[in-house]
Amino acid sequence: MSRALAIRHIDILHQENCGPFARVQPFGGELLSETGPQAGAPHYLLRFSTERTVAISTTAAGGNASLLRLAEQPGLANLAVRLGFWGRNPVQGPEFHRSEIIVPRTLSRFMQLGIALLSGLAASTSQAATYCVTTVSELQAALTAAAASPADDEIKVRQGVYAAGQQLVYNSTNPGWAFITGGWTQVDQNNCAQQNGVAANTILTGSGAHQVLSMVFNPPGSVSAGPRFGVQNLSIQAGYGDSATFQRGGGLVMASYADVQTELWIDNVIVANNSGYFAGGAELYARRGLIRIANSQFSNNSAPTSAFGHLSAVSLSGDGPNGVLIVNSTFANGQCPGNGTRGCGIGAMLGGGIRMDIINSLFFNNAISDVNIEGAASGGFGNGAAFANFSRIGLVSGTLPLSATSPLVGDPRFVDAPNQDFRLRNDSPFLNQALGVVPVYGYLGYDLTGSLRNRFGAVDAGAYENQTWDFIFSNGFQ
Ligand SMILES: [Ca+2]
Ligand SMILES: [Ca+2]
Repeated sequence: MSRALAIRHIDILHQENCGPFARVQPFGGELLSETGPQAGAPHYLLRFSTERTVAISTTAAGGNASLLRLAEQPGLANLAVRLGFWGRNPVQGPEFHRSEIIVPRTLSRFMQLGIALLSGLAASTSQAATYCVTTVSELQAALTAAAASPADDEIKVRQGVYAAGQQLVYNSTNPGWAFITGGWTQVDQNNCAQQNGVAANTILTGSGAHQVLSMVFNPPGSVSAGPRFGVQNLSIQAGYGDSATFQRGGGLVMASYADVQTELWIDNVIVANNSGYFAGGAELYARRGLIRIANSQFSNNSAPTSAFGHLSAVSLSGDGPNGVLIVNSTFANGQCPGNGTRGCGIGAMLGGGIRMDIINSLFFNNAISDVNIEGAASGGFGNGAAFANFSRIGLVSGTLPLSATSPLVGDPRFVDAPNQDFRLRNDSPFLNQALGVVPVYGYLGYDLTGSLRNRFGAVDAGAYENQTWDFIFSNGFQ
């Protein structure tokens, strides 16, 4: 039996996505309420179309009209299938009986941002395989098999702790998409029957001894299509990249070295307590394409001898303008000695025509600087531009400016920042202070605890949505 077949023998699931199809967002979300399309249902994708319409209605006044044609792009049918995979249990948290109407706080902001929700759809193949893994060896075997296959792959990871003896590696020359999704739970004989949205329930750890996970697209010669890599709904912790041998990305390495559009997605992921020579949490590199970080937490990551505790994001070019998109995420307690002006939060390198947008995100207690921005002109790629909206960002370093509008200022009043509890307290000044709907395509619709987004009339900044504020401070229906 070949290795790939052996993997399939272990536990292959097919596209019918066992387990109950969950509602996308049972109570909130654009009046979908109880009648919203269910994951995997024929009209499931329309939910995202609806979400897009919010932006499109604004961009129609001068924005990117190509978004309106997104549904005509060939890859989207497959994307519908993929999104259908991501059915999950109804979100947790207290039942909420009031219909919440999401009104973007300032629609015109979308115009100003010029956000293309999807700048260019990474190529997708028509076939797909789904793996369900329950052990470290199964996980690595699935990664190896997925990388060897030209098809799209989703690797479902049953919730638990995965302490590999060495770095987990997906190293591929194939353009097929590769998604690693956590939070799966067993029902009867099905190890990945249902998914819960608690990112902390699925932990990939380097045990402080080695790097955790690497996903690399590095085909020989030129290619016509690139992949989309994704990690979702899990935690990457205690990775160690050895500074003596310049190991970047102690937690996560995601890189595409080909000059073809690719997308690197980090959705609902906790990257914590990792260290590396550079970019202790995550090393992210797109020769051409989009690095997209949504609803994720980077905390207590470090680069003990250099800079960028949490991550480095390099986008040198793109089929569209969006090179780095960071939405509703929290970056806290980054540590490093610094390197020149480079600090210990995040570092971005942006090629000409490429923009970074940081939206609805919180930077807190990162040494030296929160955000470092540099161009790529010295490498012959020109210099991009960086923008922030509705975000708390302290010191900015580097050689390119950050154009910030509607900044959030003050103590976020996290529940317990030293112990990495970055939920917002009921007296946080940032409750309901984020921009409109979460402005990113394919957003999962729940926060890092699996709780509803868009509670109490508006989105909260950062990776967590406060679930109790209204019960205490408003005289609402509860
Ligand atoms: Ca594959
Ligand atoms: Ca809220």
